[in-house]
Amino acid sequence: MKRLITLSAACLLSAAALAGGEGAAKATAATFDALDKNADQQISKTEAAADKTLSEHFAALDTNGDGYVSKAEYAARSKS
Ligand SMILES: [Ca+2]
Ligand SMILES: [Ca+2]
Repeated sequence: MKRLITLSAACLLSAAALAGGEGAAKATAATFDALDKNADQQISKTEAAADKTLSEHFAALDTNGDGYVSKAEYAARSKS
């Protein structure tokens, strides 16, 4: 019984690893679009408030200092 549970957990882990490797770039875009409530391709400080991490690093992410995090600025965050 215990062995079956371990096996199931291992299967779940490898499935999650596969999904993570393939969908990493897509996940970034989906999150950006989800945060960009008014769909102007920029995340304002108000929109960023929905994501605690983004909100905390907003100033650092807004590399050109225009008060908005663009898609490019948002994408750059995962690289650094
Ligand atoms: Ca927006
Ligand atoms: Ca900006």
